[in-house]
Amino acid sequence: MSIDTLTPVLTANWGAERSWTLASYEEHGGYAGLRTALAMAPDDVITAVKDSGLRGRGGAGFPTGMKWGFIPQDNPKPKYLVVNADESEPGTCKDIPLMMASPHTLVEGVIISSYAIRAHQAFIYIRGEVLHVIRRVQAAVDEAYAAGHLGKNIHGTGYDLDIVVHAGAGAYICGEETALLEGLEGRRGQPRLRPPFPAVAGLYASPTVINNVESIASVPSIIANGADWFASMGTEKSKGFGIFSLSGHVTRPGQYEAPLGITLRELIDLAGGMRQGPDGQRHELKFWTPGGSSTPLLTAEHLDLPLDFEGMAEAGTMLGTRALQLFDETTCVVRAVLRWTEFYKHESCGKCTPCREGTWWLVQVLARLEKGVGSEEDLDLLLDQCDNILGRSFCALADGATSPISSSIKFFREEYLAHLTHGGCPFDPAASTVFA
Ligand code: L3W
Repeated sequence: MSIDTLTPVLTANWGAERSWTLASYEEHGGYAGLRTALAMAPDDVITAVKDSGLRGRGGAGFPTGMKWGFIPQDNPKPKYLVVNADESEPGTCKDIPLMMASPHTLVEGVIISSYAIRAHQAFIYIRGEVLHVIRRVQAAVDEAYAAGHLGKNIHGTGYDLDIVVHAGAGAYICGEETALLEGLEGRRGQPRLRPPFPAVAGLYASPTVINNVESIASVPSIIANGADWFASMGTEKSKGFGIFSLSGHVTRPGQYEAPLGITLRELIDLAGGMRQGPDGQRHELKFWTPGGSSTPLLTAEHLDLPLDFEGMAEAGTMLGTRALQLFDETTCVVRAVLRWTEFYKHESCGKCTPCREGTWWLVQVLARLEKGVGSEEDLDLLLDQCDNILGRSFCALADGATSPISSSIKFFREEYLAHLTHGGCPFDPAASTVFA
């Protein structure tokens, strides 16, 4: 696999000197898309994004242009654009590098997208822990105001837009779009019932578009290069490119921007292969997540599947956020799954019973299995718990919590049982209760 497979667009200027500054961004063609968009009618901008086939890059893959088209323009209330920059899914690490390396790509995307939906106020909601990112995006917004890209009468077109950079308070649930809106309105971050969807009644009960950082950051290139250019990349139903984040047991972890539909085998190749041991022996892939820990696990059998929305759905999982966490044969899958489940239990907002109680019970049963003190019936109990949580909770958090459990039991039932026969984790003899 050659490096030509990569399609650096969002990542194109990451290596440039002081790439986060307006001067560097404009030197590399930045804000050309904005000038093009401002010369178009807002509806034509929406049509271009629809025609490009761009689908949401935050996990669910909802068509971006269609979402913008849901904003009722006959509604007299103000319209809002909100960027979901609350990246917190375990393994997901694309939006934060993007905002650090090229915050103006996002700011330009926000201006074009707001213009398209006729919003005059936009919010960038950033995860609270990442103060360095909040500062960097705020500095880019300040630069954009000073250059006339933001504020009143942008470039003499009569269009006004303000952007507020909002710091979250460090809750995973605020990545759920309606919990994020609650947080923005100053309330505790808990999801709202949908419908109504935010497009109809979102922030302050007004029509609101919420999109992920990468979705919005893709818009300037679509407007500057045309919908056909974007649609010529990717697969039939999963158009364009995306950032694939490789982490874990691979030689060169990092961000690989490539067309949707690339395979994990190709990406591992680009990343220098699986890691080597001290003896020079290459480790083998054991299991991986396609889009963070909320997406069902896959194994080495699935290395040649297309990483697009359809290919992942056919394999019983989701493309999600393309957070490819790779684990080799030295990793205990039960321990990894327990670790993720503890995360979901900790992050459950507590609003609904299946999630609040269910994630607690999942941890109890998984923990005793991992310690080798459970029983074989615990596996069925776990699957039964997953079944009772799936589709019965308020939002996708609890559904996501069940994904690594049910998929790991499907592929690695023997490894769960080995914990019972070994009396502890077989990967860690010191943890054995039989031989201790
Ligand atoms: C108007 C309709 N709008 C759907 C909109 C909806 C939303 C978008 C997608 O979860 C997934 C989740 C995570 N009229 C509409 C409509 N919409 N029907 O379309 O909606 P939905 O419900 O399919 O997904 P969602 O609730 O946005 C996102 C998965 O992504 N994920 C990501 C996790 C990352 C984080 C993080 O880092 N903070 O949470 C990973 O796989 O599990 O399944 O905008 O309003 N009729």
